Amino acid sequence: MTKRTFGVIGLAVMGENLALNVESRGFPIAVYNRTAAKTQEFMEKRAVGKDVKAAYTLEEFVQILERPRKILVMVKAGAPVDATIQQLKPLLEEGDMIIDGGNSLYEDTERRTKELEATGLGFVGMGVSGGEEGALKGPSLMPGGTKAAYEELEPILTKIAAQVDDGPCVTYVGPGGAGHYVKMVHNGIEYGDMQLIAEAYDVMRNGLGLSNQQLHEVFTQWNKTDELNSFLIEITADIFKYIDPETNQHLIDLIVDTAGQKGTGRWTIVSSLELGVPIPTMYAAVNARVISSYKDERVAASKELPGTDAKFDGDATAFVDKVRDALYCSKMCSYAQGMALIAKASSEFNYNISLPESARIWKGGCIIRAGFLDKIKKAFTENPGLPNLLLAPEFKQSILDRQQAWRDVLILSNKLGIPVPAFSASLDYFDSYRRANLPQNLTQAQRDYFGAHTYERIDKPRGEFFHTEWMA
Ligand code: NBP
Repeated sequence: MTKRTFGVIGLAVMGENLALNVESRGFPIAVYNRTAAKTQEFMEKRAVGKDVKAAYTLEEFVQILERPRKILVMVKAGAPVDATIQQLKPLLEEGDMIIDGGNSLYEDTERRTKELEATGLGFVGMGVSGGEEGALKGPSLMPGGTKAAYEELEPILTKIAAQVDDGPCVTYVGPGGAGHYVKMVHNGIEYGDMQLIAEAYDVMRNGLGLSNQQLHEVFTQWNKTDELNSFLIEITADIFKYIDPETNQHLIDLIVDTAGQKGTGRWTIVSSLELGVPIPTMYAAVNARVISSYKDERVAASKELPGTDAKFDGDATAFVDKVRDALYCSKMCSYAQGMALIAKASSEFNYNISLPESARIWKGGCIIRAGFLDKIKKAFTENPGLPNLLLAPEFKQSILDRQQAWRDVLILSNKLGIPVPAFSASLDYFDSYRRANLPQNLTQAQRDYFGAHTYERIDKPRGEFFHTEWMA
C-alpha cells in the first residue's frame, strides 16, 4: 500500500467532511477516531470507492502516513485536543506536524505550539469556518503556528480551501495562536452580524408589520446589493420562506427564541477587555443571546412590565430602506471593531497579522463571507496604517450618507419598545469615536475626588498630572 499523504483524527461532522475534501483533491488519506464504530460507519457509508484507509489504533495510523506526517486533529476543543496530542507525541518523529482544526482558544494554541516546537514537531492551530458544507466543499482556513509546517501543508490547504477571485481562502496568519485568534474574532463578528440581522427582522416584523413572505422578499433584495450581499443575508431570505411540513406554517414562527452559544463570542469579549479594544457591537450580540436564554423569566416579566402602546404609522416600504441603512452602518462599525481588535492583538502578541489578508480569506467559505469584505481588504491595502476602518474614504462616506436613516431606526425602535442592542451599541460606538470630547473629564474628576487618582488638564501639556483637594 502506498503511504498516505494526510491523516485525520476525529470523525465527527467536521473531520469527516474535511477528510473527504482532502481526498477529493487527489491526496490519499488515513483516518482514525477514538470510537472505532464511528470509523467503521464512515468507511461503510461515506468512504466507499475513495482513497481512504482506516486505522483502528494510533500506532497503525502513524505507520501508514508518509513522512513528514501531516495530521489534522478535528476533535472537540479543550481537553480532547490535549489528550490526542499527548497520545500522538511519542509516536511521531522530528519534522512531523499536527494541525488542530478545532475551535481552540488561542492561548491553548500558543501553549501547544511552544510545547511541540520544543520537541522538534510542527504545530499549526488552524481556524476552520464554513460548517459542515464548507468543510466538504471549501472552507475558509486560518492557520497559524509553526511556519515551516504551514509551508509543507500549503499545497494541500490551498486546494481544499474555498476559492475566490483573488485566490484560495487560506494564508499563513502568523506564529503561535494567531490563526485561532483570527478565527475567534471571525466568530465574534459572526455573532454581531447575526444579532444585527435579528434586530432588523424584529423592527420590520414587529414594528413595521411585515409578513414572512415580505421579509423573504426584502432579504432577497438586500442580498443583491453591494453593501449587504452575504451568506448570512442569503440564508435569512431562505429561512423566511420555509414552510414546516408538519404544520404547514412558517417554521421561523415555531422556533423557540433562546439562542445557544459555544463560547467563541465570550472569548472575543474577554480578549477585547484584556487588550483594551472596545467591541460593543459584539458584546451586545453575546448579551442578547444570554438574555434570550432567560425565557421563563421573560415570559413572566412580559405580564408585569408592559412597554408602550405606540404604533408605527408611517410608510413601511420607505422605512425598510432605513432599516437596511441602519444594518449596513452597524455592520461597518462591527467590522471596524473586529479589525481593530486583530490589529491590537497582532502588535501585542507579535503575530504580524496582515489585515488585508484576514479580510481576503473571509471572502469565501466562511459564515461571514460577504462582498463587502473586498472593500475592507482594499481599505487596509491602500492604507496599512489606517487607525479605524470608519476612516477609510469609502466607509466614511457610506456611513455619513446613511447616518440619519440609522438614527431614525433607533428613534423608532425606542419609541415602540423594540430592543435593538447591537444597532444601539454600534451607533454609540460611532458617536463616541467621532467625538473630540467625551464626558470622561467628569469621570476623571470623580476618580480624583474619591481616590486621588489625578487628572490631566486641557490647558497644560499631556503627561502632567494634577490632584485637587475637592473638599477644601
Ligand atoms: P465535536 O466537537 O462534536 O467533537 C467530536 C469528536 O471529538 C469525535 O470524533 C469524538 O470522538 C472526539 N473526541 C471527544 Br468528544 N473526546 C475525545 C478524546 N478525549 N480523545 C479523542 N477524541 C475525542 O465535533 P465537530 O462538530 O466535528 O467539531 C470538531 C471541532 O471543529 C470542534 O473544535 C468544533 O468547535 C470545530 N468546528 C466545528 C464546526 C461545526 O460547524 N460543527 C465549524 C467549525 C469548527 P468519539 O467519536 O470517540 O466520541
